[in-house]
Amino acid sequence: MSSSLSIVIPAYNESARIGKTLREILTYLGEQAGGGEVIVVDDGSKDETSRVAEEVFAARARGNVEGRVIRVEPNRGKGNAVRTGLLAARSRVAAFFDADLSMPITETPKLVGPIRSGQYDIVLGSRALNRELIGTHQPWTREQSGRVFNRVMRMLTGMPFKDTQCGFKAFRMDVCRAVVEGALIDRFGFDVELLFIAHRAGLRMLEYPVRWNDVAGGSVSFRGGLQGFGELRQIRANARRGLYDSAIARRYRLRRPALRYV
Ligand SMILES: Nc1nc2c(ncn2[C@@H]2O[C@H](COP(=O)(O)OP(=O)(O)O)[C@@H](O)[C@H]2O)c(=O)[nH]1
Ligand SMILES: [Mg+2]
Repeated sequence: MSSSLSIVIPAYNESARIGKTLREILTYLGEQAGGGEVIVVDDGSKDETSRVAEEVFAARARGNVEGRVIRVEPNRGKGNAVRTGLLAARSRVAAFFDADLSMPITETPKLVGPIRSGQYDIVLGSRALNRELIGTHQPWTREQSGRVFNRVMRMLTGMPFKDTQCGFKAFRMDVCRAVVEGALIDRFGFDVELLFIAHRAGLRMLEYPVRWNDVAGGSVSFRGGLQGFGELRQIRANARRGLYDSAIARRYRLRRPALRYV
């Protein structure tokens, strides 16, 4: 599975959007030499998300491209769903993608290439580095609240990233597994938490500009976004209480043997 790619799709009530997304991803992976797998994590959806995903996989997954659905019951949040999918991934590089594919699938090499070349452990897609790549913007209020969230994030965590909330990130799984296993936040703040633990563990991270076309019909509410601020404080409190220390220590123990294959 060395040049294959695992793509994780967290999905909550996505039956209307996920079919098209999965067909595009399966076609894309089928064109890559290493193939790969798509893992849909259905997070207690009340609609037909799992059935739609399974039907697309039955009809379209073949050769060295596989599709799987993991069902979590009841709904626990995107963070938990993403981590469940990443930990189930079998390829050396795993990425999570939002179900609406607001980043075109053809951008995938931007996230995966710097990991494959051995330069980075995590690559985060970003909407903030090159605004010319943004076709359809998020609604104005959403963009503005995103800016405020980012400023507070940088203040509270000390991390330099300009956009932690873009739903497209790739991981080199052998070094990131300990980080994913050590994360605790199930909802909005989970991206920041993963990056924060990785940052503390000295992982090599790259924020890279990607194309983005916002797709209406998202499920992140204003209230959910507000809770994100509380989760930023939670991350700091967790760090102070030492809750991430064992994940960070485990990652350091892994460092030498894990780097050998680059
Ligand atoms: N597993 C899980 N995924 C969620 C949840 N809420 C949103 N998502 C997923 O997160 C991704 C981004 O959500 P979306 O609704 O497009 O958010 P927005 O574009 O930021 O408003 C999609 O793949 C959703 O299915 C949740 O509670 N659980
Ligand atoms: Mg969206």
